[in-house]
Amino acid sequence: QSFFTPIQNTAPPSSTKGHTKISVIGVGNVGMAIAQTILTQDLADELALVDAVKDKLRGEMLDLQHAAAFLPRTKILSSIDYSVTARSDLCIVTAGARQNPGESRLNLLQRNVGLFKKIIPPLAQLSPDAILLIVSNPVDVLTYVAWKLSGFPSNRVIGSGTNLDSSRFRFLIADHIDVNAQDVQAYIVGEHGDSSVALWSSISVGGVPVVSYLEKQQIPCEKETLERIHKEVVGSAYEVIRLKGYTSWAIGYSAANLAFSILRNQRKIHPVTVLANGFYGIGPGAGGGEVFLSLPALLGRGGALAVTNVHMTEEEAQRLRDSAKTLLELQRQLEI
Ligand code: 6V0
Repeated sequence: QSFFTPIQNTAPPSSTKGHTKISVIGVGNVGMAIAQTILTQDLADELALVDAVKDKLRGEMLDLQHAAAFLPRTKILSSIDYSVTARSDLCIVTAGARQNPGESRLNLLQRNVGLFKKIIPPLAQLSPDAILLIVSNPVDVLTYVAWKLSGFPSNRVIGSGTNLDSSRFRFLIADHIDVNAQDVQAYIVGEHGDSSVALWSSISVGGVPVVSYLEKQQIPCEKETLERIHKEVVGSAYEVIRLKGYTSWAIGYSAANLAFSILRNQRKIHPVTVLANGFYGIGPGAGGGEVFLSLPALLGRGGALAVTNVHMTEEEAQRLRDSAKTLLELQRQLEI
């Protein structure tokens, strides 16, 4: 088995033109955190913002434009009309309905599918070569919905997925052993949120595989610490929402980091939502249904280029398949 399993049609679009345009749909807490992080990274020549609420949209655009003297030059546009997004290289979708009191997750999801029906077709039509990055929740199912509605090849429809969960995981491990989080490698895959799967054998610090090191040293209590840390990761979005009402900064950096890897052709490996086509016994390639969930994916200018064949224990693979089953069940109940 090779190190990577390639995806499909992953050559960079022929229209790559030395002028980079990013569109952000939805200028709520998340959309604005992403937009402002992108501006600080000198990643786009043009940034287009779209929202359904006209005044708020114009206010947010002006507020960002007024920072021009402190930032690399980026032309910032906004409109409630999708024509402003034409010829984007990357479209980031953060628009979402808010959960009503007592509303079921499925009902909220169905309302978000309704929003996506208004958002995705014009984006796909006006920017036929773009890469779609979906952030709105539930991100895995909505990435599948965006794929269906856009008609794009699967390598160009990506969800932010567990890139954020993995960053939270790395932060907590780093904090526990007091080392820089960038020296901690650790992947969380599967569904973004409740049924996410921590790949224990992927954890390494400065090149030292942590779990096998602990086993050799016979330090079992530290494995419990790792389990506790994963639980903390799963609960952390809920905690931030309970404390400040929403999450924004970390998802802002996470999405901007993905945008950088894609548009600057970094060929970096990120756990993100992709079509699981036969990987680890999931998806159509393995005789199952079409399902999107997070796997360690190689990102570049062509989008998701390949999925890494990481080592998984049978238990981890089973949990991933369970995650896929939960998502497929949810998808089956949707009207797209
Ligand atoms: P928010 O602050 O309510 O912003 C949502 C924005 O979408 C608002 O400005 C709305 O006006 C706008 N909107 C609604 N309908 C439309 C439409 N048809 N067209 C254009 N714009 C529209 O929410 P917030 O920014 O906090 O969250 C946005 C989404 O991101 C939600 O679905 C969250 O659950 C999701 N998140 C996903 C994360 C991830 O890791 N994938 C992390 C955090 C939040």
